[in-house]
Amino acid sequence: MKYILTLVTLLYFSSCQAPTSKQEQKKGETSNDNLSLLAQQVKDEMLRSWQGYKQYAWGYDVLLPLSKKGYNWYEETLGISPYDAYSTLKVMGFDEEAKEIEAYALAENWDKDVYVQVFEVNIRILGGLLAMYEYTRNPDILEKVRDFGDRILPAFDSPTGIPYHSINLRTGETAGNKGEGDGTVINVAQAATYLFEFGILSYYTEDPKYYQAAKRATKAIFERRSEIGLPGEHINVETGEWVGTPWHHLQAGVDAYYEYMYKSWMIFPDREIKEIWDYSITKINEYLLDEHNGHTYYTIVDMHTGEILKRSVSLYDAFFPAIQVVSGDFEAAEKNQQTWDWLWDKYGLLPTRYHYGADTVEYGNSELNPEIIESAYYLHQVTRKDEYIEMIKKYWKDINECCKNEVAYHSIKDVRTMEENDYLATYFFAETLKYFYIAFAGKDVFDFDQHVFNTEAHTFRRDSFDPGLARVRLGYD
Ligand code: DMJ
Repeated sequence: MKYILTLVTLLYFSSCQAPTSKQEQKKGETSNDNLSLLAQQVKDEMLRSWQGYKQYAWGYDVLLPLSKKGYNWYEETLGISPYDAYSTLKVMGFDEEAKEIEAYALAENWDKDVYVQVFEVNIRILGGLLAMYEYTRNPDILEKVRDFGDRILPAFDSPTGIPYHSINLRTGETAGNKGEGDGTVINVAQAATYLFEFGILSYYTEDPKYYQAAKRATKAIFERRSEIGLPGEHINVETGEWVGTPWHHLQAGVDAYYEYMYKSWMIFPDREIKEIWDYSITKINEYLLDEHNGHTYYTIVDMHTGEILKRSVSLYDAFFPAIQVVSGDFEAAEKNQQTWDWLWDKYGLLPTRYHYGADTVEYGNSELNPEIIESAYYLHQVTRKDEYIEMIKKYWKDINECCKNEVAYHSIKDVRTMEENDYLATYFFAETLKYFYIAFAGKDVFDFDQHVFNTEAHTFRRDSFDPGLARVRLGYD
């Protein structure tokens, strides 16, 4: 039966690629039948890719799908792909596959003599484990989450409360990544993207220490804002001084700082955090917004003067329409998404960095990142406009055309040549395929209004968190 379904969906997909089908498809004509077939197709592709990972890279962090082997970020594996894949497998109903990952997580011993990047393991491993606890309510999983949280928490023990870049999971010593530097200079996203996971960890362990550490780090960044109200990009965690160029933006290196102010407040209504968001969004709109050649960009400005320093954007910034629409600024969200969609059409995928001032690609690579799909999904859920589901259908078609291979999918070295890159980012499992699936599967399968996602798209039900208990367990007023 499974193979028949696969064949049917493959046939459907081939018909989607015929040039005539696009012309015949009128705006607003997306039928539920078509979307169900696409949802099934994404599921089939998730299973196929996951089996590819298991066959060639099980036990490694990342699948290299062209050379058919695994790759580790560090000298020891952390098994990042399984933690990232877990919540997507659950959302799709692959319970047996998910159970294997639960067993893997339970057997894991985090007493590893390895330095890990605090930001990355927080969003991928801690986030993935917390979602696992959400789904299983298994106290042994909660112990695993607590153990992992306790191993990264000492990174926040700096004079400013901003975490060091990396920490050794066994010894608790802090450092730079892979021995580069001493870990004292980090970017704003690495400094302050913890409210969400650490809040959930405090909620479930009933110990406020995690949320309080995350909140102290977020406030430490906010309190160091410039005379015009903007933070910088890199900061010294010991002196609290901004380091390097005076750039500010909402791009990679800053992005999730803003994302978590709003998302954590959605489940943990801490008034102080909401005030920081309200202030920050005003400043973003005042200084970062740049209308240029008929498109809307959020750009790079001088943190002290607001002067535009470089008219350049990165594909990570495409997370922002999602936050704009969920926080109620529909008009700005729609204009912003139109820009990303225009850029996608220009290359058939988003390049990592595009200099819109000079109309040139700065970094042409793509790791099939999720942000543009995530924002189109949020916009479709909130506005119900068909144009957003049409965008998602196009993104799915293009990704399949450029990047599907025998084992799974692969990244691209340059969107101008579509040269293949032997790498499948772990967030392709966590985010990219999940957003495609829930966009096509619809509200009956996954109710957007009842969920909130961490920045790696690990899913949490909003009603898991009682506001009264949250106040006590996280320790806010
Ligand atoms: C993901 O790992 C997270 O969403 C992170 O916050 C930044 N973007 C990547 C995927 O592009």
